[in-house]
Amino acid sequence: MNVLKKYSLSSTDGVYEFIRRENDYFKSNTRLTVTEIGNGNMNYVYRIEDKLSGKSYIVKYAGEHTRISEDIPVSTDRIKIEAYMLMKQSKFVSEYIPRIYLFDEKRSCILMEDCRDYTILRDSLVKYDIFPEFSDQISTYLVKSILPTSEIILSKPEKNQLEQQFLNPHLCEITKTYVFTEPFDALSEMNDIFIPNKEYIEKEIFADKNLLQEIKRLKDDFFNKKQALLHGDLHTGSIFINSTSIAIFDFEFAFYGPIGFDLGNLIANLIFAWLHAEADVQKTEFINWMEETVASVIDLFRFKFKHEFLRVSGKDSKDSEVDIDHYLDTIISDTASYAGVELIRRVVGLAHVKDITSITPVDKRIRTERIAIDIAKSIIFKNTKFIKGIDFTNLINRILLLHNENA
Ligand code: SR1
Ligand code: MG
Repeated sequence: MNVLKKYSLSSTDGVYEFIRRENDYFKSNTRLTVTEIGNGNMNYVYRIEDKLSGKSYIVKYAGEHTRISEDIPVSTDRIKIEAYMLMKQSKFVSEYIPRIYLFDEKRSCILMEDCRDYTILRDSLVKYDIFPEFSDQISTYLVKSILPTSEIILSKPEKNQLEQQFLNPHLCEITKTYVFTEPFDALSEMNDIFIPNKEYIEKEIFADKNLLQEIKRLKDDFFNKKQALLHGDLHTGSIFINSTSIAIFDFEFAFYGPIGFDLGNLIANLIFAWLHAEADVQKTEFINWMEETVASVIDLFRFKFKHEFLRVSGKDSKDSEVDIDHYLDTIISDTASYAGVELIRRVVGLAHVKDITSITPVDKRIRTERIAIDIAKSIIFKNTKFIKGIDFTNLINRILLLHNENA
């Protein structure tokens, strides 16, 4: 019997058999239990606990179709990308990623560190937990992981080699479908629209020719603007956090693309957390922190990226061939655009975020989705005006005010 079938890792029994018989990582004097802990769209995630030593590990298994639907086939190459990414990033940002212990390509699985002292950032944000260090930590992670792989640091042959290693056509195709195409297609049957907002979405998204044209440009850039090696799906569900640290995970969408794509996804998901709290009127302290966080993620990223670039290249601003301030301006305007795309696709498309879907009563969710769409359109259309953090927060506050006045 094919070993893959014999030990199908889509069940806890299969995982148990695999770790007991098919690898020698675990010694025989252990008492192991296996629990499925993941609830993501794509993969199966299990916690392996050794009851004798108290140690625990994670097994992540990538099946031949998505975890949410057997009707969506998806290449198992994604686990290879994830393993390579964890290995690559361990060179630059080992303090911000889970440790990888074993990669079994034949069985499409990874054994890695269990970040059990952390929570998922999105889960904490919907409970209004505050993490004062987050913008400093995430901006350091972004700069230290992105800059060394970027077109402004690597030589052409070095960059080509890395680009080839991280070609990820299948997962980029998923992003093309679920991020850039279906949420902008009036006839799509893959969207999941909140019915009370159907007309609003038809008018503001599907009927807006200028918007659709801009989305097409951003989709082209997603494939062609190969600036650096990116996470590819950097939302608040891909970040573990606790009071002292963060750990970034889920690297299966990694690819060479526009730097603003990662930063934009992150900013959009912070905006969702802000809007979730804003729908709940009592949450002033959290809202203030969210506003400060959106602004400082942008400003700290800019500051650290420039500083690190000049340090690594050994030049000062005027001697460098790269106009770093201009380069950063374009990254931040791309960030605005891709944040807009993420805000729209999470409202209109198949993959929602609980920051929005958990809002009750219905009237508040209707209003919040419309605010997200209005913010998205403004930042996409005026993307070149977004240079500093305050440009984002001023716009968000202005749109919130408009909706309050019209309420
Ligand atoms: C089929 S669902 C696709 C989405 O799930 C992942 O988490 C990515 O965000 C992707 O866009
Ligand atoms: Mg993911």
